[in-house]
Amino acid sequence: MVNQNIIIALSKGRIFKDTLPLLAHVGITPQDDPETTRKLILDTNHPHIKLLILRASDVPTYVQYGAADMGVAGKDVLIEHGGEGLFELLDLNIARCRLMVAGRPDAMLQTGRLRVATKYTHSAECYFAEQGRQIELIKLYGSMELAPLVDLADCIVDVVDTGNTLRANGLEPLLHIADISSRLIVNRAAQKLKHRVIADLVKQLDAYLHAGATP
Ligand code: PRT
Ligand code: MG
Repeated sequence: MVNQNIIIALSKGRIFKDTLPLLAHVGITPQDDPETTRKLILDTNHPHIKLLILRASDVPTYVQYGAADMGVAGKDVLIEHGGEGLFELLDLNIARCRLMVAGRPDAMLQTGRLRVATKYTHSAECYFAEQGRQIELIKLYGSMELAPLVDLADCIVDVVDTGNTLRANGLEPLLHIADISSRLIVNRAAQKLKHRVIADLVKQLDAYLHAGATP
């Protein structure tokens, strides 16, 4: 099926875990498990296909600059990246969650400028601008749930799955910003130069996803 080299960028953790069955369906099996190996470039059973294991938020950048041909990234990460030079080929319907405003139950009652702590600065800015609400953005890189507890912020913008992390910290999901799932992305050059191989992969994945399979 493949006679051209294809490099696919992924992140370890939930995206890798949920992408594995999809790759298996199209006949791609990695030779190493990213949770146990220290390798960042994984060979697969296919001599022409390699996987790059990256930080989730770096996947769009590697694909945009052509260091990877394709990638799997959360829509949350794609919104923050801006999507320049990228095409979304498929909604893989994996690693699903919701982008939410969260905080103490009374967080939104406070008047005046709302202090919002998040790594999703672009999404937060757009969302509150649409709501006509003035905010002060506080950029964080992780553990956002801590910010309201130590009065660094009134609320946070983060992705929520079960809500357990919020609950464990006395916080609640307050406002829904967007439903999130992971997308298969490709850059313009690969789309053009490796069109046949990529179209073939997409076709097989699309058939699998629409056959009602649970990835
Ligand atoms: O961890 P790192 O800083 O390297 O990057 P990352 O957190 O962006 O990567 P990773 O692998 O954790 O997540 C990759 C992608 O999975 C994200 O970009 C989302 O699209 C998607 N996803 C789905 C999630 C979650 N569910 C999720 N629950 N990403 C993160 N979380 C975190 C959330 O930030 C919070 O800390 O899990 C916690 C909440 O989970 P619940 O179940 O307690 O609500
Ligand atoms: Mg994480």
